[in-house]
Amino acid sequence: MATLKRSDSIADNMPEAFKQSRYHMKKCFAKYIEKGRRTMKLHQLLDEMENVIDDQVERTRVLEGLLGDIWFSIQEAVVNPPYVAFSIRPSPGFWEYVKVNSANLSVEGITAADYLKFKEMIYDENWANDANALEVDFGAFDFSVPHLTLSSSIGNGIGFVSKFLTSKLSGRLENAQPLVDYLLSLNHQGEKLMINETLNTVGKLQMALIVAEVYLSGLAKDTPYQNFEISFKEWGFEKGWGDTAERVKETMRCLSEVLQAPDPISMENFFSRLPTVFNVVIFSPHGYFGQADVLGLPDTGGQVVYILDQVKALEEELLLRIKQQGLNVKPQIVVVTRLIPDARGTKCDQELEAIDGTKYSNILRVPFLVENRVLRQWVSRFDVYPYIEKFTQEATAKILDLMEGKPDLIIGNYTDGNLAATLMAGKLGVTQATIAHALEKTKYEDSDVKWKELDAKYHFPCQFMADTVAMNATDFIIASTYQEIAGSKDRPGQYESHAAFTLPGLCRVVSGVNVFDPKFNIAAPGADQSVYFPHTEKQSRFTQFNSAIEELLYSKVVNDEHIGYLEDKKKPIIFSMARLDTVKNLTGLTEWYGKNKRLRGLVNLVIVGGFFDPNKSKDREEMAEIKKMHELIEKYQLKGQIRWIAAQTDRKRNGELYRCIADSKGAFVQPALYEAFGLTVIEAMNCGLPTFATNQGGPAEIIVDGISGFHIDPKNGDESSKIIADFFERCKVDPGHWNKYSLEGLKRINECYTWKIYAYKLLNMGSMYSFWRQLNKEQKLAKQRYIELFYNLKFRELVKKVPIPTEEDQTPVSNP
Ligand code: UDP
Ligand code: LCN
Repeated sequence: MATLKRSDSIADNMPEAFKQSRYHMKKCFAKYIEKGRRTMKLHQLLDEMENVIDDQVERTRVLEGLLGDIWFSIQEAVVNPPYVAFSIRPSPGFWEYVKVNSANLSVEGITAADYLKFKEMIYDENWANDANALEVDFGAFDFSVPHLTLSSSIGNGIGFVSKFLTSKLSGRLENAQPLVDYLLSLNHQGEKLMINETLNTVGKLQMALIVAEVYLSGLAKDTPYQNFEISFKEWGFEKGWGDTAERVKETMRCLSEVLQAPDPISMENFFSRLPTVFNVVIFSPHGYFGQADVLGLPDTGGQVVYILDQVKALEEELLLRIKQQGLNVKPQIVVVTRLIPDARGTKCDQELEAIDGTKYSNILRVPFLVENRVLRQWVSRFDVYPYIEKFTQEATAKILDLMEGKPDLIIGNYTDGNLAATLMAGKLGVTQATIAHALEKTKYEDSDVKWKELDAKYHFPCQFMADTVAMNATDFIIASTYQEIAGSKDRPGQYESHAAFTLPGLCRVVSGVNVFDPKFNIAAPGADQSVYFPHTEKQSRFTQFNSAIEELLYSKVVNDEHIGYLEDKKKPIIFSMARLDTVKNLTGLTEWYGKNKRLRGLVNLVIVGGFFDPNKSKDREEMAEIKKMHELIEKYQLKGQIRWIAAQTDRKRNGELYRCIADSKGAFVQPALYEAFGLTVIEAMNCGLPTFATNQGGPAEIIVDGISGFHIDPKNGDESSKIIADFFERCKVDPGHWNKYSLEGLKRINECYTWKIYAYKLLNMGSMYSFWRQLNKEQKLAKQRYIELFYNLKFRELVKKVPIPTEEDQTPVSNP
């Protein structure tokens, strides 16, 4: 039977595929166009096919071979009778678009732009037909930068860049001159590093390296750099090569190898030794960003945890590198967030706060200004756009003052932080990195084409424009998982969904971002292992929380912190903890539990999230979820089996809570409809809790299903609760079963998800991409001008439509 070959386009293959079952396919297409204009997802196409071909054997036959290959790669169909257009994704990152005439099944390959126009006809016909509707094409500036070609290489940008540099710098001696020029430009606050003008050509540098190496061979390995600094300076070498004769020699050997015949490994190794990053700015404007009492508040979740842990790991790695480079420099990492006067008992109204567990890192808070009035209260992450430009200007001035010069690297977090990073990095000419945590576009179905319906709540155009601008402006992108970039076999990645999309009436993005761009890199975060460690490490456990946790879980008292109770204390506990957002689906888990008698017989349920009075919430989604939780507890008569605990802000106590759940031989369940990464999953696994987590998003990659935990389908509650119940049933007869999953989870974490690995990778990227941006200066500049135009003419206009709270709206809300 014929199958799909990658060498042929879908448009070439489709007529052949239709021939297999022409009769049935014609009937299917007639059905598809019956209801007129609409978009359809794959499951709808299959459901309607089921109505047309009711015999299952026949249906299976139709979907075998070539047609099946094509059909199951469809992401979306747009019906515009008599045509049906399809967007088809044969593998991650690869998209094709075709238009089929339902009358005769003729097939035509179309461009992304034509597909989008076809789709716009459903939402805004006049605009779709406007020949001058705004088309945005960031890809037009990418012609000179090389791209990856394999789906499997996506996310390994640094590997590709080092290979590409290897070929670019090899061959004739002069080819390596850009590297020499780059080394000449390195300095710390004006003081030269690595080499000076004496060694301004490849030839001179190569010779000097040989002489220096011979000299170093005659010294004891641990001879400090200071002992030979003066002679080295005369030869043209400056500080930065190493702290001892041995380290200097290794670094020099590494460069000599690169200059002689470069290979990617020496290249990466050499860049990891270069003194390029000392001062880092990290933007995270929205939410309550603080070190105490902020977690679990709306919009204040994993991003805060991630950044604080990231800062600690980065500072540690920076201090190690600086020492090894033989330098006497204090690194500075500053997290820039917004200052919130109505701080609800947190320290978010304080301008400067030292970061615990670090020597030199701080949080700098800059207020949001509205015509020079300070915005006093928290605003949702969806509403922050009007303030970002002014906020960044103020922040830039403060940073230049605080750091006594420019930072070396600017990292953005989430849409607002990435936009701020773009504006600051563009202005100062500094290397930029972006981190999404979550891109909202994939969280809400059709959030692009239906933007008008959703605008009052979410202002998605601002968000998607800002995201696209930042993705294009940045030098490198740090993703937590592969799926974040390019999804899985069936589901497009978060970044990938920005490749081509349209906001009818506003702009048609025909090329938003290319996931084959070598700027994409995967560096997964970890969990703080001094807080989240295995429940079996008895001597390290935080016993001071024992009685508080006992009360939290098992007392029958109902108060502001907990409601419900657990009648049978001997049962294991299934536990979940998240912000009470719709997408976290804590209500879904409660419902699955409520419905599954077998599961209720086996385990208790403990939920941490939100608080209990919907009127106290200012967050739209949270209010609805609070009400739903109460309804479900009533509907399924869960009292006696559920304990619902309000959002918890003490990380140490939470660490101990996970471990107490492990003591009960329980499990962690992460039921989110979609989870970008899922820090709670790795926290739970670090504590030795067997974990069941959503198959939608990051957790599907963190856990190897059936080995280091289990995947559950949030859209199929019955099946998910069955998987959990089966596990606990098996544990009853085979206690080793629980231990096996506890240990395998831990193994997985230590191999792939630690902050040490993360910090090492990130600083290597900082170093390598600082050179890469120099090499691609012209292309970068051209793109930057395009971005500025787009930002000024389009984005700023959109931002004006986001409402700004008045002074009267500024009533403080009590802390939950
Ligand atoms: N968290 C918390 N208290 C709560 C809810 C969450 O301390 O009431 C913490 C949780 O331990 C984790 C983070 O907030 O460190 C949530 O991160 P995750 O990646 O799971 O989700 P996000 O909130 O970022 O979407
Ligand atoms: C935001 C999310 O939604 C989570 O999935 C991530 O784990 C968190 O940020 C940290 O990156």
